[in-house]
Amino acid sequence: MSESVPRKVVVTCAVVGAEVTRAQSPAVPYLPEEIAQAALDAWRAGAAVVHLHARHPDGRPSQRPEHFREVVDRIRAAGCDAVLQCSTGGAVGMGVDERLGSLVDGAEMATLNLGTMNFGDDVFVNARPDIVRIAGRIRERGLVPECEVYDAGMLETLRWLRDKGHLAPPYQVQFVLGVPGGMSGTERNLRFLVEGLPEPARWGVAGIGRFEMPMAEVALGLGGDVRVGLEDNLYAAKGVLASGNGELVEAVVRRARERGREPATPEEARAALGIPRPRIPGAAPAAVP
Ligand code: KMH
Ligand code: ZN
Repeated sequence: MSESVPRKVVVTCAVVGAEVTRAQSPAVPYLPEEIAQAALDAWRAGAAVVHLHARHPDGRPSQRPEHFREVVDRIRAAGCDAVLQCSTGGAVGMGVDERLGSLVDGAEMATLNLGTMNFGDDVFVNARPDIVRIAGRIRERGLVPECEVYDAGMLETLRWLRDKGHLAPPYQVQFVLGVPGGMSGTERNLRFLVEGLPEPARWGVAGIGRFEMPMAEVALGLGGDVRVGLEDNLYAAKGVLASGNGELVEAVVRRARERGREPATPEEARAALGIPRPRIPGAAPAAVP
């Protein structure tokens, strides 16, 4: 990277997640058309990557292929060329077979969660054999993994996966900081984690709740990528609910530009992340405001 031209930032938007509910915020999308619309809003605001979960019509988390397929098809039918990243994390309590239901045609990336942890009052189970299995399926399907790291020990699992040949570049590392049970969203923690990467890799940060924008700012300064979205945080400011995913993406794009970092387009994000170019009939790049 040149010293004088800061590299572009890949903005990911996690538009729905598995945990947040419409009782918490009316902006949380449930139906495939609502989730697809949320993805379009995020893309138009400058997100290059959309991190997808799906829901049953009543809002319960779903990893059913038909739900993911409808979301993906609707996003593409609208001419959106954002990179589509499907969650294999699903929701706490789901088994691995169920979680893998999200890897539908049209997905380009998939998450790979690198360890078991307390997740609020629940336990998010990612035993090492399960991680290996999910990594294998991601590779079989030709997808680029986003390795989700919530705690420092998970970098050792990343190193182990590399050493054993279960994971190879290209991959992105997402530091998810602020989950109750994982590492908190502090600059010190993020710097420590980035220094601990076993090899140079594209990395980003997703700050949970009140950590979202502060962590984005630190990552922007350190040359990392950023993730925002209603999965991670429902608020535009203290006590003020965000109107939707677009508002959160706009806020981080504004901060990025203040630091001289333009948001990468989806095509630029594919080049940066080693993702092959998809065939998207009728897709046109979003005009980032
Ligand atoms: N819902 C969380 C338990 C992922 O998308 O891969 C896990 C999660 C991670 O959201
Ligand atoms: Zn997720």
